[in-house]
Amino acid sequence: MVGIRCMGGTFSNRSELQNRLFAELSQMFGMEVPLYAKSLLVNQCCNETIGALLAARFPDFTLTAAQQAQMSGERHGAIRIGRPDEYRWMGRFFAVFGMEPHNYYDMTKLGAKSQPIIATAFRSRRNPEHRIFCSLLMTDYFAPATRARLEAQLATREIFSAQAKALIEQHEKQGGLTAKEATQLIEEAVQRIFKWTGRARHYGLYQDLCAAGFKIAADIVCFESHHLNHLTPNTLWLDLYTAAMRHCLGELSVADFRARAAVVLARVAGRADHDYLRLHFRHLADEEIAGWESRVVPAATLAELGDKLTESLQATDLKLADWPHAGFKENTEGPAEDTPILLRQDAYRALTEPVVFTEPNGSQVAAVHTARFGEIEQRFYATTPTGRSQYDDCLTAAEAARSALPRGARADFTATEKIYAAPFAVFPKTLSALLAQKLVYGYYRVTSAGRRAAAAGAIKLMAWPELIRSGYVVVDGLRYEDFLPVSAAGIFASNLKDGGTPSTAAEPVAYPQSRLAAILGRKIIDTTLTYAGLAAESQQQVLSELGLWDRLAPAEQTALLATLAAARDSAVREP
Ligand code: OOG
Ligand code: NI
Repeated sequence: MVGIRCMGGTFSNRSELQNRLFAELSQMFGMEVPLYAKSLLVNQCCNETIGALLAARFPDFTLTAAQQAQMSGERHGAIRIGRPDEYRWMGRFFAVFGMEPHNYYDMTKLGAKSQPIIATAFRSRRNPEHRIFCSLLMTDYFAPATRARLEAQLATREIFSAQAKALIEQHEKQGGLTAKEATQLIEEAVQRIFKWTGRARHYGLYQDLCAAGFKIAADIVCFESHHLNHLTPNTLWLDLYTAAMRHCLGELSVADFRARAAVVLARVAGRADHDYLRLHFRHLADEEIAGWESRVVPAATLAELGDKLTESLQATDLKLADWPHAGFKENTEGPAEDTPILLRQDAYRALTEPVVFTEPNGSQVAAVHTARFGEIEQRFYATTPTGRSQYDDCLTAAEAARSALPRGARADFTATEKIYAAPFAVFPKTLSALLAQKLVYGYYRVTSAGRRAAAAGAIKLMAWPELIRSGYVVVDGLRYEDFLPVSAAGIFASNLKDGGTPSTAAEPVAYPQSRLAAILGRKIIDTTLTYAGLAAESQQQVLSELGLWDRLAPAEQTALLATLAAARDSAVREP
């Protein structure tokens, strides 16, 4: 393991630790929830199909087992915390793994979808692979009597052990953990902090909270750990996975799945271009891909891939309909399938799991709880504020159009998909067009042709699209690394079988970001500034390398430098 030298030995590298933590969490979760482990197999079948299709489209495309493993290892999880002091420990825990709080999500002000939750997501700043959406229950969202019961129950638990706390403090004192200490902390994570125990406490309180419609509060305060609510892998093409899961769960017949797979595979063959490859396979270098020829994938190859996938899904261990399950979500969250922005997510519904409650008098009650579910996601380009507000408008329109459909009509998948996609028609569908309209962020780099031309003094100042067309510069779209509050609210709602939780406080309470920052004891990074900063940093770098920075108009120089400064300022820890 690579690491930095320290007085007592070598500290473990934080991002390697992060990969280890998530690999172990995934193994833990797979053992706790067999359906999750199965869904990974379904995803693997789908990803292999997409990989084979890409190899047919780009003869130079190959994926080693290690690259495939890294790509499939990427995940986000979600945990729900009850007390501010627990939340602060959580922030300090994730710092060990190089994960910092990014963005503030106020779930209390989402209209009918509101929940008594504020949240941030812990992730690395640059090229993150893993994330944790970390919710905190706001007890003052409720009337005083409920609030008092919630807080009394929360006061009786201790989730971080003395050893876990000591290791986190050790990390802060030394500036790192040795391999042995890191292993101990990861053990604490999978054996205690994030582990589902199937045990809960105070069934009376649980029942009262559920009956009052406060299921999310019951889900948090009656349990004994910050158990993972879900752990979400990535997929190379979301709609293929959704169809495959629905088939394995018995919701789509073989014929219907086969037909759906044909539609999706034809889309992949038509749309997966160099930008798709760069977005989904980070190990591919620009210059390597630039020379790759793309071929038309013959219909026979597509048919063969569809048949092979259908066949592999018939394996006995993928008969998921035979496992306890509650079906697949009705709708995919996020943009229309043809609009490569932000992220798209889907999920199998929360499972009803046995739980044994220990009562305040020590007696035990056997019951069930429904909260843990199985999400999947595909990530696309990060939007600029203009792109994001356009997205929000489109989403509102698309959701309204879909919910206006009579129930029966929604069974017609193709028609519903079209109706949902219509409002998103205002978005261009390619990276270059999205960049040209300044709806997403680009990360620019000089090519060797650019370097040669710069050395010969042959480049004049020109607009970014022109620099790219001349072959002097290449651009990647920055991938969206965060979450979407409306999708998240949809997730809370669907897995708790609860529309939302209206506040019962006498006066409405406001939950500013500063409140969560104070709980964490540090600033929360604003990722709008981070994305803009990364884009500006790459532009400044390119202009300097091409010898064009000094020719840039002073006003444009100032604007770029101000964007860089704002991003740097947002990344400072102190409030
Ligand atoms: C968190 C939901 C947020 C997502 O993907 O948007 C989330 C939760 O259910 O606790 O994970
Ligand atoms: Ni999620």
